[in-house]
Amino acid sequence: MTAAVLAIAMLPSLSGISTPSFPTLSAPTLHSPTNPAQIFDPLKETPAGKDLRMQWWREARFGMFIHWGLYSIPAGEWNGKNYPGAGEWLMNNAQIPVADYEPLQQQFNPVKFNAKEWVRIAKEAGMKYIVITSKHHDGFALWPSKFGTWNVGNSPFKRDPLKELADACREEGIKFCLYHSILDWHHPDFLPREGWDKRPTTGADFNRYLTVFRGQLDEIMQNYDPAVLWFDGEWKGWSHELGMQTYRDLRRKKPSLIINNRVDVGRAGMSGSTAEGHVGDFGTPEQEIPANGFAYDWESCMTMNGSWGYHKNDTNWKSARTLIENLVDCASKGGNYLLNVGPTDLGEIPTASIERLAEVGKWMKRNGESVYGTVAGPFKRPMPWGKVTRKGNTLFAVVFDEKADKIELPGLKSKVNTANYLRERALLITEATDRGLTVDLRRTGEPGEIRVVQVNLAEAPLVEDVPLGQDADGNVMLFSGDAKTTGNTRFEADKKCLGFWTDLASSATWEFAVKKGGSFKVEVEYACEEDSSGATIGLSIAGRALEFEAQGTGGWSSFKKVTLGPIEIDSDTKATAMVVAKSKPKYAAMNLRSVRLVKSP
Ligand code: FHN
Repeated sequence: MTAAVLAIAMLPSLSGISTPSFPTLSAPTLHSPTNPAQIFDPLKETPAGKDLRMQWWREARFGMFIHWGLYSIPAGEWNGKNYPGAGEWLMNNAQIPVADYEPLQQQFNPVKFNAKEWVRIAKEAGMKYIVITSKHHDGFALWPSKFGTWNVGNSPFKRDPLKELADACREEGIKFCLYHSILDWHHPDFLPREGWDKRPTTGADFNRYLTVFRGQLDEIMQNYDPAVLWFDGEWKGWSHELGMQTYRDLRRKKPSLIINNRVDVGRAGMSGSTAEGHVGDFGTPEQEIPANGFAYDWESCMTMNGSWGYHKNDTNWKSARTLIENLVDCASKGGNYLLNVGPTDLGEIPTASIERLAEVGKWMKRNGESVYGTVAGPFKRPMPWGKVTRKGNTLFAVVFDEKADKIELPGLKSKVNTANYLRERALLITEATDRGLTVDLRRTGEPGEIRVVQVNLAEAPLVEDVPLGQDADGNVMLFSGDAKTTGNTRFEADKKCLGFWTDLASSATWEFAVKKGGSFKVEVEYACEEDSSGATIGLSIAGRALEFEAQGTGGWSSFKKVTLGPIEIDSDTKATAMVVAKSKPKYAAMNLRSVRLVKSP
């Protein structure tokens, strides 16, 4: 019997530890606990009940993740050595014995911490909720806990940062939420130990750890009344039974509480999906955005550089544009985006983060309507020009491609009332074709501009699957996101390309139709690192064979075009296009964004 299961057998549930009087919403079905049949069972919640509970979270779409704790002091370095990767994993990465890590507690004095400033930064970025680490894997409690001394109350910082942040959030109408690690590298009763932790396990009692774990959950619920509990570190020492019991007990204490899927053990790694029969109110993809979203609530959490906790040497910051595109990508698939900041040991959010959040906020101030309160757009295939979100009978086409002067909504068959740029009255010309709806954007975008077009339908969106074919100019766009693939290659949403083209079995295939035949130039858009260049790329298009040698383009994200052909394709042809690497690449043959057949006049 594992330590965890043994512990259950012996331990009363959360409600048996203490019955705090922290504020709880009166659940409509909450009756006197004397009659077990009447006790509110969160696992029996109706879909309507869950919709009501999740409503604010679904409408919010955008939150701030904050990783802050003792690890923010060394900030990725230990004994003069830099440890790349996540700053909050330093204890593990540098294999720091607990006894050597503990002195950090007496260095924690974030004299520049200003909760109101953090909330202002989040609010101005357009974020609607904040999730902060109450306790990360190092076990350090970021509040003055009554359980033990390994907490902020026994540090030089004699304040309660969680209370200050919770109060500041409430003042500004931002939902206050907490991240809480199940895993604990510090508590002597947490088992199993990490390999580098040489402390003896003799006498260690997981049951005793659970008492502290549950007592601290009671404390943070009672003291800070979080709207969401974001569990993590469920991959060691935890069990489905413990997850179910924790979920049930917490929801009984606060029926409106939202809890992620890492409270249980059904989360599928970084993809964050929830296995059948496991609890948790939303899936938690990490550092990635699911290709098509999930059939249930989900939230992608991502760093702005490569570290959750502050890392003084990680300056690999994503651009504000990438952050906006990620946010819109999540919303277009019906998900939330939880974007992380890692404040410094003094309590300051890094300037690089503040600058990017300010830019995101500027875009959200003008275009937030295309994100907040939206649901997934009706198009299942990625589009070369951007993403689509939906609110009732309105579609928001978010145009990432600043060169686009027209866009196609493939397969859209609904009657269109009007189309216009968001917040502009001037109407845009639309044309219903057998391929869907074309919108004339009237202009290309300014450099770096992400435009939003509002398409007001007369009815709910109806989208039919249409074969790939010619646009109004007779050209055929074979976009990587539309390809059927084999081998290692897979679509990378952030780069809008087929990446990981590392094997000869990799291929991309499209079926397409040509109504008006003629001569077509073949324009291949791809990217390739210099030191992986030289692979021979073979194309077969409507039975015509072409090939080229992939040159270095300046990097895996630096896309260039090569023009091949021309080839002749007859009218009324149903054709196939296929791309393969004909020679083994050094690392990867290329990142393929698109193959475009450009019809000669
Ligand atoms: O190990 C943690 C990591 O430090 C960070 O907290 C992320 C954020 O979701 N979660 C775990 C890694 O999956």
